[in-house]
Amino acid sequence: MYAPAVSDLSAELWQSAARVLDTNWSGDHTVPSRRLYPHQWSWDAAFTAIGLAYVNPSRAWRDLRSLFEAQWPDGRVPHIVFDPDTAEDDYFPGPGVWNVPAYAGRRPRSSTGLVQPPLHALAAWEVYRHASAHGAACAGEARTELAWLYPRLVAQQDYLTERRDAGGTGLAAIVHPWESGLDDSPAWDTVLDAVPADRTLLDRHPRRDLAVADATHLPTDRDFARYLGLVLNYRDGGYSDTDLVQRHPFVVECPAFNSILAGAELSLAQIAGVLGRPGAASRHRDRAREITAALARRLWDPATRTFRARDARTGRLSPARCVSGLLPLMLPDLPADRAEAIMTEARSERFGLPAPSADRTGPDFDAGRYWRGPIWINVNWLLRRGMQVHGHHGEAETLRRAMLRLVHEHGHYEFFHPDTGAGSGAPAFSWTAALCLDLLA
Ligand code: 9WN
Repeated sequence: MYAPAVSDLSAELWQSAARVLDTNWSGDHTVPSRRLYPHQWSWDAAFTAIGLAYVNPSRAWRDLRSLFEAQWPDGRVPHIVFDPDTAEDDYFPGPGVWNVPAYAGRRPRSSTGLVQPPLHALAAWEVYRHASAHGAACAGEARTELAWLYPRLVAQQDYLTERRDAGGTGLAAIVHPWESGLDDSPAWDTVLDAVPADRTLLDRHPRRDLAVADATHLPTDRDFARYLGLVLNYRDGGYSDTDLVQRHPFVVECPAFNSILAGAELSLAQIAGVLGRPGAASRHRDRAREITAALARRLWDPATRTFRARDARTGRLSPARCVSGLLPLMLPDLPADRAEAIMTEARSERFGLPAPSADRTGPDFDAGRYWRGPIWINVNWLLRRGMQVHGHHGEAETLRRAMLRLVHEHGHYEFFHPDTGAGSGAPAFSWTAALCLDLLA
């Protein structure tokens, strides 16, 4: 097995991270956590593949393949692919609630009809890039898998950039907070205020997450009932994306989602390059520039010099400053003044490094609760990439060390308290472990 030269401390962390990924392997995909999330999640699969690239590249490819085998004919990659061997009530809302159309997915597995941030092109590129370190057979496998994935990744981008451009602004809109991956972020509060809560399902099915985790660390029942209302509305519209702004109460342009969307085009450009398709590579680069420009135009708040989520129905920017607003830093074509403003915000008392999920000084900050305060490794990993892209190597290294220290001292938790560092949520969480491997390598 390929292992980097690391100190004893790091060797210990490396081994424990590899063990978490082993424990969470389910035969053809990785679960985020055995206890809380017993199926396959979309952006988790991408983060996990980035770590598996170091310890088991074949599993990384298998994981991505399993996810894309469930891709819908319209190109959407579902946010959860349900494991048929897991009982319906092990996760709520399960396949029965989603009731996706029979044509969905090319493999006999059920899924949700939502998406998550399209981080998979970046993951595929990272797995490919590291393959040669494992020998010629792995390098050959990587090329075959990359060629299999490429048209599917393109279809995923086409779905998001065409069908989900609900506002006609060149950005993809999300139709549910779950699509952001940042479920209860304060960024959605003003939009959710106008969303009817649906308690019918919740009254019949007690929340499974509350049975296995601390309620004060999870989204409130009020938010959860609204999440369910949104699921039912989107489902009852046949998961159609036509006239979303008129038909659906939650249509939002998120800066993190769109940064990942633009970043995916850059990774696709690299993939198209190694697949011998220079024309396609240059089209991907153009699309990355276009999405970056739309993001810089539409989600930038000149008054506060920050990036915010925009409600595509009302045109209003969210008043909340969240970690999602720091992620446009990932984009090399981001104008220099905007990149500098993000660094200023990240260094300020509102955030600091590692960045909490929401503004520490904001009225909605909640240090213990999910995406309303705690530190998450995945978004900090993306922020660190942004620092590298814009030449802030010293701070990128500080952030790398701080993330590793957090996990070393507290374990491979799902998220961490922004003051004490205490781990919360799922204890053996796949993306925390996977990204640790990358930070150690
Ligand atoms: C809903 C699996 C997922 C992550 C999300 C995180 C959480 C699900 C939930 O867990 O969301 O998709 O049940 O709360 O917010 O980012 O992908 O790890």
